[in-house]
Amino acid sequence: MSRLKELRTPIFWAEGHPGKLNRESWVIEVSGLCANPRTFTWPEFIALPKSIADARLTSVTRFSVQGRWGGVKVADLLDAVQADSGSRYVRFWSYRMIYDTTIPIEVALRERTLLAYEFDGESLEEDYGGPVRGFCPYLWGYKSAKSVVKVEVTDDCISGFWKQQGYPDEALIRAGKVCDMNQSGRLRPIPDGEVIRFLDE
Ligand SMILES: Nc1nc2c(c(=O)[nH]1)N[C@H]1C(S)=C(S)[C@@H](COP(=O)(O)O)O[C@H]1N2
Ligand SMILES: [Mo]
Repeated sequence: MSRLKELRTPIFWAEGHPGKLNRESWVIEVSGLCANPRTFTWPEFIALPKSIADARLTSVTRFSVQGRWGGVKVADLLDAVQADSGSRYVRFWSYRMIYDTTIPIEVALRERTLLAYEFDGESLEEDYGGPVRGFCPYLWGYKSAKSVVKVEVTDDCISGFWKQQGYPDEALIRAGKVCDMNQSGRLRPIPDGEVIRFLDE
């Protein structure tokens, strides 16, 4: 059983579970405002520098899970396509192009924002957004699109997937209590912003 499953991490698929996905034939389009738009095959993608972010995915629905997320920094990906400096947003599209979400480029360029394909050294399974998902620990989990097929550099802030209407677009993590999945779902207080420490630590 995968580590995420062992921790009983909730599985969200607002648009419906995608079913079995083929890692080896997965392609990721990186386009929009950049000098060198590219579609990466899976071998090309995993040949990009690998980074590990020890960080938490925290959902507005009140759970938080920590692990070593492994993948490609969005900053490195945008470097590879020579994203136009001065671009304002990055938009992520999930498999079948139904779910999409947009984040400010300065958040996308931060150290721990990844296109993640591993959790605690294991390949991400479909349930949790495999083969590869957005991972942005600085914002609520709905900004971490699963099973990403396209990354777009843009100047437009377009509201994401319609189901998310009602959740604020800036998605800043707010103080409150969340279930810590690393501690069997224990309800714990968090401060505003990225969850690095709980207030009861
Ligand atoms: N494609 C897709 N990505 C998605 C979602 C979704 O419904 N569909 N849910 C989001 C929400 S609300 C959260 S909290 C996280 C949950 O990730 P998990 O299902 O791996 O726990 O994925 C985000 N990415
Ligand atoms: Mo969420």
